[in-house]
Amino acid sequence: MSAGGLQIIVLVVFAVLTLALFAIFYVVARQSRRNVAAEVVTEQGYRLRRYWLAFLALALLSGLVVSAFALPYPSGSGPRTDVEVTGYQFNWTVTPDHVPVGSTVRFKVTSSDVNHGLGLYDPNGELVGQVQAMPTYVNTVEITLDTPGEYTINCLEYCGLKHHEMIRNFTVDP
Ligand SMILES: [Cu+2]
Repeated sequence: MSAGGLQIIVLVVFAVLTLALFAIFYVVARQSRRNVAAEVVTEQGYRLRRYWLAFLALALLSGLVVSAFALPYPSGSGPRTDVEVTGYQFNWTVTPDHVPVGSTVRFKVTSSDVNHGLGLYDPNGELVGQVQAMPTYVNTVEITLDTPGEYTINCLEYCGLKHHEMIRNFTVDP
């Protein structure tokens, strides 16, 4: 889905929720002017509460089902490859630095000096994954690479004067 389409949906949902909130305030304000016995109000409240529970359960359940399809975990059935990445002032060593298209790559990322941030950009310049590169730690991130072409690894953590030169190519072979 495009970012614009998503924004429209968010706008509509927000508008509906806002209207619902106003409606509730209106009903409560109107009812508070009437003189109703406390028992009646209590009973109404409990009846509403049942619907509210059902509504919440339904909303949460459908949210769970819908978002399960958007989980960012790799599901590719292609080859799986480990790629070892070490950040240093001011570049990266990447072994191997190319994989076949459709691969699920586990980047094992560390640093030989200070903290760096590995950011992997696809051929269109979109960030497809990122993980911290830290000395004495090996952090991993798994990314399925379905688009062939030249990817770029950039440093996302300011690490010194030539931080901006920490750019390295990573190739996904067709
Ligand atoms: Cu840096």
